[in-house]
Amino acid sequence: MMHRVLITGAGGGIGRSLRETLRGVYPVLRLSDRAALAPARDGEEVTESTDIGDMVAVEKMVAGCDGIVHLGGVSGESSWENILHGNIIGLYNVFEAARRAGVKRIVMATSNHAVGFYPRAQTIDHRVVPRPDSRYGVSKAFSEALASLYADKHGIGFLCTRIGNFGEKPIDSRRLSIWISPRDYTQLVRIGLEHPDIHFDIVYGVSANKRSWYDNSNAYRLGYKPQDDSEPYAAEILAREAGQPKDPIAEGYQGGTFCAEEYDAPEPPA
Ligand code: 15L
Repeated sequence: MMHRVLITGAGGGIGRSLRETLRGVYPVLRLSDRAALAPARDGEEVTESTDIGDMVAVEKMVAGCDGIVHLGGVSGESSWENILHGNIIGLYNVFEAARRAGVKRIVMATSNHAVGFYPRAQTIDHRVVPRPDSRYGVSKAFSEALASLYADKHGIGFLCTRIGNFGEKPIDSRRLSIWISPRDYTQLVRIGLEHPDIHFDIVYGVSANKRSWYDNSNAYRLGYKPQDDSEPYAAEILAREAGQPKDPIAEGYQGGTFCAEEYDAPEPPA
C-alpha cells in the first residue's frame, strides 16, 4: 500500500497535472521542485525548494515515502553540465536516497529520446537497445540502466515510462505518433505504483495512437487501457503543416528535431 507518494519536478507540466489527477488517490502526496510550488492543500506536503544535485536535501525529500514519481531534472536537450547535474548526479541521488529510505516503488519519467534514433519506419518495443538522439536521451538511457541495477540489486520496483509528448492535445505531426493525454499518463503512473508484480519494466508513455511507432504490449500486459488517440487531431495538424519545409533527419527518425540538432554525420544512420 502506498501511503506517502513523492512527485519530484512537481512544478513542471506533467507534475502540475499529476498533482490534480492523483489528489486524494494516496493519503499523502508530497510535492517537490527546485522552483517554488503552490502551497500544500489537504492531503499534500510541499517540500522546501530542492536541488536534486544535493544529496542531503534529497535524503530529506524522500524520507518517509513509499513511492516516488520521478519527473525532476532536465526535461530537454541541454549542456553536458546541466545534464550531468540534474539527470546523472541528481538521478543517482534520488535512487540512492530512495534505497536508504526503504522506498518500494519508483515510476521514472524516461523519454522517447532514449530511443530517438530509430527510424520512423520501424516499430519498436520495450526490448530494443537504446539509440539516444541527444545528451538528454543518453541521460534517459542511463536512468533506465540505473533503475535496472536498483531493481536487481536492491529490490526497488521500477516502471520506466518512456514518455512521448504529454499534453491536452498533440501539437504537430510527429506528436501524433507519440502523444499521451493526462488521463492516460495518470493511469500508467498508478500501474507503476500499485501493480503487484513490477520488478523492472519499460513501457511507452503514449496514448492509443493509431499512428504510433511503438509496440506497447508490455504496458498492455500490465493492464494499461489507454482511453485516448491522437487521430481526431490528425487532419487539422497535417493540413497546417502541408507545404512546410521539412528537415530530412528530423523527419526520418522518431526523435525529430532532437536528432537533427548538431547533426553532422556524413551519412544518415541506417
Ligand atoms: C521529451 O522528452 C521532453 O521532455 C518534452 O519536452 C518533449 O520535447 C518530448 O520529449 C517530445 O519528444 O516531444
